[in-house]
Amino acid sequence: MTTWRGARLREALRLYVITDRALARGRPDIEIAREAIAGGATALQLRWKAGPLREALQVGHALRALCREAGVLFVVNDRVDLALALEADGVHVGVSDLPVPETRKLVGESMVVGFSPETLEQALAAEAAGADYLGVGPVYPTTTKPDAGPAVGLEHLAQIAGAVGIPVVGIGGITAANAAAVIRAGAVGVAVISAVVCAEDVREATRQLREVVDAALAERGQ
Ligand code: TZP
Ligand code: MG
Repeated sequence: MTTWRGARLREALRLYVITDRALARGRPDIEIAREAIAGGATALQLRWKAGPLREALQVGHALRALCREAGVLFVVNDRVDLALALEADGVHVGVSDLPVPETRKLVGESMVVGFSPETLEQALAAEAAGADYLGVGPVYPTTTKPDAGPAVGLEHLAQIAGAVGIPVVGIGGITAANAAAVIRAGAVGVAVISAVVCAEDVREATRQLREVVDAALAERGQ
């Protein structure tokens, strides 16, 4: 069994930073990751949307090592094969990827499985199928994921977070200015791309987000 379950998983989901090479202003993913971890990121996701899988494997090995050393949850987006090859801590799938039951079947019990539901029904079904956490969004409008659809808003997030027993992170358009509302809606953390990856000072941008998330979680004794 993985050690990334229960309270440890919830802690790891506080500030979930997702890589995006296209937005990193030419800086390599490993550099972004190093700075984000120094600023307080608790989870890191390798999100590889374009380019050879061989290169993703190479980048992933470096991120894997960094996260292991730092005690940060390392998750691979979309690709179960890549997650397995990298011995990632987790894999994150959406409605167009392998479904949660098949993902679980492939990765076994030792890997964290995250899922992005679009509806409450999908959220409940994913929980029943063994998903460990959910990513709900886009909470706010975002241009980072063109196919993400319109913003679902805080009420949708609150509805799902209130209905499932597994932890929920909010994603989409989240910044230090609006992250507290995401936590207050019931999320255990926030997942961000542009707020960190596009920042000139990645470490400082991460630190500010972490401060806001920690303060909002402290309001409910977490
Ligand atoms: N899934 C839903 S919205 C989104 C993803 C991957 C993009 C999040 O990026 P940003 O820049 O934090 O809005
Ligand atoms: Mg996906």
